[in-house]
Amino acid sequence: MARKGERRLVIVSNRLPVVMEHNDTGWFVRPSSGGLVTALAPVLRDRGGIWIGWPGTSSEIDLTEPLAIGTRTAGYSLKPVSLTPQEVQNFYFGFANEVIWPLFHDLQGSCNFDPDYWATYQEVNFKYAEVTAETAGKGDYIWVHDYHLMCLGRALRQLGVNSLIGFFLHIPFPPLDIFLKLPWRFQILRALLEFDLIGLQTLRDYRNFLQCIRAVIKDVRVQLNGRIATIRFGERGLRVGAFPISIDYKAFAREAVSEEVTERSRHIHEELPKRHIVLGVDRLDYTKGIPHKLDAFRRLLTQHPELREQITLVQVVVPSRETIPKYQDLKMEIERMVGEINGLFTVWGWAPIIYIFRSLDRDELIAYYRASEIALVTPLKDGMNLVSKEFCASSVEEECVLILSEFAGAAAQLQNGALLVNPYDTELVADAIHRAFSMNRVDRKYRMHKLRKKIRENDVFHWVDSFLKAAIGRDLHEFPPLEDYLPQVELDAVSYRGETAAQDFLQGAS
Ligand code: ADQ
Repeated sequence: MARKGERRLVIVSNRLPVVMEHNDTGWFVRPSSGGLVTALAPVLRDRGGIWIGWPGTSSEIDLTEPLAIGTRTAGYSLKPVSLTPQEVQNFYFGFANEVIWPLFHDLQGSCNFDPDYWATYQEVNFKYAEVTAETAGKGDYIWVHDYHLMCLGRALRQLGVNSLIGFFLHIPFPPLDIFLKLPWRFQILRALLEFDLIGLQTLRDYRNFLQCIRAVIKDVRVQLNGRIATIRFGERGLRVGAFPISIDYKAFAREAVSEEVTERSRHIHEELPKRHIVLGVDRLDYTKGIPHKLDAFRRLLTQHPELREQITLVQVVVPSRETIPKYQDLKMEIERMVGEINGLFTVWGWAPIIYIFRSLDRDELIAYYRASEIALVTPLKDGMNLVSKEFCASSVEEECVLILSEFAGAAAQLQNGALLVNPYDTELVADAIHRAFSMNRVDRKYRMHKLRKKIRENDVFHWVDSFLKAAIGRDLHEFPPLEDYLPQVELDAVSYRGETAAQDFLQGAS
């Protein structure tokens, strides 16, 4: 419970920032990867608070205790919401991943508008609301994240919660003609109006959202005031704004020059002597445009044979949603294309593509960022894309080039230094790789310097500050610092085998 007068940050998201696994000897906790964790872990690590979410297992066992042990020195606590396998199926795999994810990424043809998914989505949002209502104190600020929980504000109001509640959408908000395809378009927008502040990634999403509100909800009044709009609807008033998410810039820049990363990055280049590394790092997802990227790389090698043996694409794919057939098909498609391109162009001592299909540890990831001359970030559509920002922050020599899709939210902020491309135009992408390869050092430095400055001035703490300022007129400094906030959990350390991993992650990961 909150102490009197304290305002805590209560984060609610679909998943807790850990993956829990069980075997004969006990529970194991490991960090989960993904943009939301990357953005919020450093904030909570420094400020304390509570994170509510599904622990990623459908087990009936109460996970409160292992989670408490795992986070006892982390500066914040985790509160699990348990879901049945059926709920996970219809809510997470169904409504979130087969309806909202493709629709909001403009891929309406991939949607499965099953009414059972919608029914479970509302029930599960209510479940999250019950745990949140039990956990949050009166003065706490509740900050709900992402498309899995768009009805949570409404459910909390139904449970009598009057606290201020904010919502941030990490994925794009689609244009009106696409949003209108959603059979529950009215219910979703109506539910969103129960939040006090709605944050979107970019001005493009902000405009789309307001256009949908005006078209679908009757008797709504929208007043524009710069980058923040006020919506009046009956008795209610709420605000909407664009808050581009970012990264812990200083942490990436610092870690990039650490001994460990420097050594690893040197080793990567030793293995690929005198070659330019073109790096792709993407979660396995059809929105990330990986086959288009591979096609562009094949085109480059065909049109510019002089680049063969001088350039290597290192494509890292992070496993994700692998039980979904569409994702399994995508993995097979990627592997087929990598095999085909390598089969066509490989000569003794050089293969054009190095393909890595696993989650990298943080040092390894930053070492790849630092070792690469070119980053190829070409999603078909992306809310923001943190990889593009992490690459720039880690490029401490400022000699690298970022090629970025114009359909990534990050393009709005990074357009002045990056080479922007339409990822569907594989000829253009091939040309951009060629241009990046041939760019002189002065140009590369000039561009990368601008990019890094932009990201440094707009880091993840700036993102939280801007959201909280708009939400409650206060900034991050007004939340209690970590020293006053260590949770008191006295438990037998050896009873919980995953403790070290969890603590390391929660203290150190971002
Ligand atoms: P994601 O779709 O997951 O996030 P992204 O923003 O690129 O996409 O974030 C991926 C995160 O995973 C990065 O922080 C990266 O460090 C981490 N990661 C990538 N490869 C990894 C690897 N091999 N091993 C370990 N970690 C790895 C969603 C939206 C995005 C939005 C974010 C944040 O889809 O558009 O930018 O949320 O709002």
